This record gives sequence, C-alpha cells and structure tokens, in this order.
Amino acid sequence: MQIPERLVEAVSNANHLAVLTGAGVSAESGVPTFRDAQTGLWAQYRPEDLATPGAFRRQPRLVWEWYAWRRELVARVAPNPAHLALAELQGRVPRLTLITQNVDGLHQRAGSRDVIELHGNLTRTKCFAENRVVDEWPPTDEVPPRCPRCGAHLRPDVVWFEESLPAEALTRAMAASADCEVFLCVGTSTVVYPAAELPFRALAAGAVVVEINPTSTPLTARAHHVLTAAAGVALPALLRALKRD
Ligand code: BV8
Repeated sequence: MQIPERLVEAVSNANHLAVLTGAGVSAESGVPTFRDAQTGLWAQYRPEDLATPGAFRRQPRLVWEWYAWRRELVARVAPNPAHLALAELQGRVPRLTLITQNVDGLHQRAGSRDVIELHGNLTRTKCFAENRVVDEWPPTDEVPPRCPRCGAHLRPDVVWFEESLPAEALTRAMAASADCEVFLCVGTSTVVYPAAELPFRALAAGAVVVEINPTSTPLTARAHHVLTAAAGVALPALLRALKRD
C-alpha cells in the first residue's frame, strides 16, 4: 500500500503524534466491532440496549453473560498487525499518545505503553454500587457474582452509554488532541461522543488529521488524508514508509 509522501513527512517531523482507535483495529484479530458484535446468540439484542446501566439493572444476568462471552472471546484472540504497528510506532516517534475506545486490552498486549482507555476495559470487574475495581471474589453459582465488600452486583469495568468517561482519561485525551502535530483516527465510526470529538478538536488546533478506515465516517470529508484501507494494512505500510524516510 502506497502512503502519500506528504503524510510520511508530517509523521516523520511530528514531535507529538496522537492516535485514536476504535473497534476497527481489533476487527482483524477476530473481535467483532461494536456494531456487528451482535452475532449468533446475541443477534436479537442491540448493543445500545445491553451497554447501559438501565439494562444491567433490569437484566443483570443477561448483561453479565454478554460481557463474559466477550471476555472469553478476547482472551482467545491475539493482537493483529495494526496493534503491533502502533506499538512499534511508539518507539519510533518522540511522543505518541494512544487513545482507545476499545475495551479489549489488545493494545497493551501488543506492547503499547500508557494507553488511555476512554471506555474502560472488560478484563477488569468493579462493584456496581461502590464503583471500585474488585480483583477477586469467592466462587459462586450466582450470576452476576456479588461484591465481597458490600454484596451489590459486580459488573464489567467499562463505560456504558449514559455514563461519564473517566475524567482523567478524557482530560489527557483532549489535551493530546489539542497539542499533537498529527492525529491518526483509526477504525472508528466516529459517532460516539465525547470520544468522537477528539479528531475535530485536533483539526481545530491545526493538526494534520488522518483517517484510516475502509468505509467513510463523519470525519472523512474533513480529514487531510484518508487511507481507505484496513488498519492491519495501512499502519504497517506507514511504519515501513517511515523506516525508508
Ligand atoms: C456520555 C464500552 C455524558 C462498552 C462504549 C442520549 C442519551 C444519553 C447519551 C447520549 C444521547 N445522545 C448522545 C449521547 C452520548 C452517547 C453517544 O455518543 N451516543 C451515540 C450512540 C450517539 N455517549 C455516551 O453516552 C457516553 N457518555 O456522554 O456521558 C452523559 C451522562 C448522562 C447522560 C447523557 C450523557 C458514553 C459512551 C461510551 C459507551 N461505551 N463502549 C462496551 O464496549 O460494551 S461505546 C462503543 O461504541 C465503542 O467503545 C465505540 O466507542 C463505539 C462505537 O462502536 P463500533 O461502531 O463498533 O466501533 P467503532 O465506532 O469503532 O466502528 C467500527 C469502525 O471500524 C467502522 O467505522 C468500520 O468501518 C471500521 N472498521 C472495520 N474493520 C476495520 C475498520 N477499520 C480499520 N480496519 C479494519 N479492519
């Protein structure tokens, strides 16, 4: 895949590169994107109907089992060339801020450091009442299990719709978007806020904004460069071009 020379130059000269990733970067690992996560057993549900506090209050077992299914799926897959290229890129530029909407932990497993998880991580569990992470709990047949401290239901440590994002993560992500010279927006439909605001914030701050996605999104018309390709193809190609540069 050919990377535009102007883009290679912009990334080569950047002191600070910010990257926002969405479910599209995990697609090539075999993790369904949020929109098509509803396969088979879950086809009858809309993610927006499962990933909310109200859904959990109404049907705690169903929501817990959906995340347990996704946790088991993620445990079985491996980072793909997109994750690996971003991890290697972090060692090739002065500063790379990796911001992800994904909850699968695959960036960290690929070797990326200091990942900003805007929407949490489904491999972590927390108490629904105390909102504090619980690392272990006594074996039980009850689904969902209960907090060993207070007895409330346990839940995945992810940000559901209508829940606020972790303040520190969002602040760091907003600051990186306003400070970077180049912003890569990879594998996201750019429709879920406030994460979707980040590439537009980078645009407003004068950064070179790049979209990597096989399909168009609300960002496509505004991006300086649009690589209409899979992340697992475009990111390794960008890395190779940088090595030649
Ligand atoms: C908030 C974690 C303040 C959980 C997720 C009305 C009422 C209440 C809220 C709202 C409202 N209207 C708007 C809102 C705000 C709402 C929102 O934005 N809604 C949208 C639907 C309009 N946002 C929120 O609620 C946020 N909180 O605003 O708090 C507040 C407080 C109280 C009341 C109101 C507001 C919280 C949002 C976080 C939700 N949690 N995930 C879980 O994973 O289970 S969001 C989830 O969906 C993902 O994390 C991701 O961010 C998002 C989109 O998922 P997908 O579409 O699957 O993934 P992605 O976007 O990444 O799309 C896949 C893309 O990849 C596609 O473009 C595809 O072309 C591309 N692709 C495919 N293959 C490849 C590829 N690209 C590259 N390579 C490939 N191989």
